[in-house]
Amino acid sequence: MLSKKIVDRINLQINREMYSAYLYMAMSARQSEKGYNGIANWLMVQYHEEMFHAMKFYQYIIDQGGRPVLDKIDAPELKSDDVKETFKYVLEHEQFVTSSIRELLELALAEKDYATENLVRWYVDEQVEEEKNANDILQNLDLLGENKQALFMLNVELGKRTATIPLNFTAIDPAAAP
Ligand code: OFO
Repeated sequence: MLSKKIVDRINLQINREMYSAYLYMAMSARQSEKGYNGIANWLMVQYHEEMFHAMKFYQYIIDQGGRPVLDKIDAPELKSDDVKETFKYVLEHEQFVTSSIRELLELALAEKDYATENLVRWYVDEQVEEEKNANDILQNLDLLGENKQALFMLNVELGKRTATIPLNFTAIDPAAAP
């Protein structure tokens, strides 16, 4: 059984994860438009990761007998479609998500809600990886400087990214039906 405070805060986090998905989808569209299909692929895989993050919280509320409340998702605002600026924004956004997850963990600890604490710790680890991924790409972009051929090679490399999360995360098990 979850407290109302926890359910409300997880619902807010679902919205933030859905916004993250929307943001990366918008970034992906911009890069596709420019012909950077590998970079667009990386960002679209990120979209799937974010949807998974949202749905993991969603399923947790359901499993605990609560009600996920779906709020409006803001339109993503992209300041630039430059590749380096895009990844700077990815990192900045992930840092924001990390602080949001930390806030949720602090609430779970304050409420002595150990089940939610366990769940949120999964996201704490996930955020370390999310920030590292963005930082690694930014480092590569710094190294290649203005070299267009190297940027093309990075584009090819990012095109190889595949989702590591299960993509059937919305499947409802009919066997679980009463
Ligand atoms: Fe990018 O980790 Fe969820 O939001």
